[in-house]
Amino acid sequence: MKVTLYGLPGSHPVRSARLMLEYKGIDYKNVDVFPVVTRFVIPHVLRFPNNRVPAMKIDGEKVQGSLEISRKLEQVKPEPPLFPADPAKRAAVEQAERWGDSFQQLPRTIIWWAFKHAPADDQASFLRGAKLGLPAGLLARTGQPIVWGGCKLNNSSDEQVERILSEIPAALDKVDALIAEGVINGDQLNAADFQIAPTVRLLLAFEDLRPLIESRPAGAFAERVQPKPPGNITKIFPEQWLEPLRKPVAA
Ligand SMILES: N[C@@H](CCC(=O)N[C@@H](CS)C(=O)NCC(=O)O)C(=O)O
Repeated sequence: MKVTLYGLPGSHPVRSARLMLEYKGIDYKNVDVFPVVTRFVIPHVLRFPNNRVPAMKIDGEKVQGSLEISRKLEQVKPEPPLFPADPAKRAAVEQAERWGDSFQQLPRTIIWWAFKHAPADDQASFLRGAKLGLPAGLLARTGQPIVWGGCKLNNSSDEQVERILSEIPAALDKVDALIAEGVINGDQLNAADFQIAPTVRLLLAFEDLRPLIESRPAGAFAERVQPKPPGNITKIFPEQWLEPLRKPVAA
């Protein structure tokens, strides 16, 4: 089986795809594309149907999107399974996976705002290990047009970032609930684990958010499923934007 995974450094759904390939024991070639440029390269050069990553070629067939990738991998290599055999359990995993797909947008919006406001070294920290043809420090220091584009494409305005920060506690409550219900973080990992953990992991990259997440089941879960990926954002958010996150965790 010949597999190429196209992604961009630091992308959490790309990490989901990588985790699933590794879990299945499928060898693959990783190709990093520069953010924002992906929007042109993926559909117009590589001829995928839409402009997002993860995008995967598997024996010449194009599969795009983390949900499509989980299903394709299950089809080409059923063992170990990404979905439970029991229909009710499978439905719960699929539902959690779909929720995880929308949960992705929370860190996606705030990280572009952070790249605009944080030191260039923070941005460079996400490029560690990526193969983009130039040193990470240089890319981060000259990447202002990319960051501007990322903020525009993800609507990363002050108002939007403040609103998203206030939504994080409810989203983490949902992750904690899925763990308590046994849908994720079981003995046997599944597609929803690989979908959700990288998003929590990306939230953990923010020094402002880390202490509020680490103490939760969601924090330990993310650390279990995805050993620490590169990337760190130093304290960056105005104090008042973080107040909603400091309220006690729901019992
Ligand atoms: N829900 C989709 C998300 C795809 C997506 O939005 N990916 C982002 C990276 S996290 C992307 O391709 N961005 C292109 C860019 O920023 O240039 C999935 O899970 O596959």
